[in-house]
Amino acid sequence: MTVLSFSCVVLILAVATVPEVKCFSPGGAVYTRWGHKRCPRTARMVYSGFAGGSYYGHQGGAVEPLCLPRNPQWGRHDSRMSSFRGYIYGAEYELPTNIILSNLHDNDVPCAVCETRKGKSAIIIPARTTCFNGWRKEYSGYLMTGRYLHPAASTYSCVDQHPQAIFGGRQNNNGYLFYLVEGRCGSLKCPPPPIGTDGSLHVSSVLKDETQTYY
Ligand SMILES: [Ca+2]
Repeated sequence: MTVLSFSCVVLILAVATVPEVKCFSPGGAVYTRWGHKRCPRTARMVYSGFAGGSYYGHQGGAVEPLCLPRNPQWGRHDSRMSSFRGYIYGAEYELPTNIILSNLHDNDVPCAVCETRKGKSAIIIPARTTCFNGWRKEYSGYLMTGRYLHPAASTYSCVDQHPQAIFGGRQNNNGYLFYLVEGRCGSLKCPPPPIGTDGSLHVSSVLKDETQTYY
């Protein structure tokens, strides 16, 4: 069983420039399933990999996470380390105090790039658990993003409702971090939240969303 560890991936990516390739397919819509190694039955897997992105404590860098393939290829590169570059790190779930998903805290995050078998476009609907008419669900999960106190910008991602972890990736190395999202009402018009069995409202702070495909 060969699985690249978090530190190994970071080390390689930190000392060499990272090439990219744009691939085109005549098939359906393409989306990334965060927090899962495989695609749903409604889609074909393009590749499976490791989530990565900018370091949570850096003031500059990219906002979006990337799904990095397990078998990287190197183009022309410079192996010398330099501060005149952007960096990419591995990603971790950061869920230290949450009642749900806390077993995933500090675990590295897998991802899968998926192509729908039917449908032309895919969108993420925040704060929903079912699709609107005419759309078919690809997967549903938890809205996650960076922590509000951290200097690095981040983006909202739909992490699978049954998140998986990368084997051997439970070290607290940080990097790009996935936190649950809490709704703050005011200018955001919030519906009445569900009440927990103990009368508290903690579960209602988690917004669920879905990736949907249009026929
Ligand atoms: Ca961590």
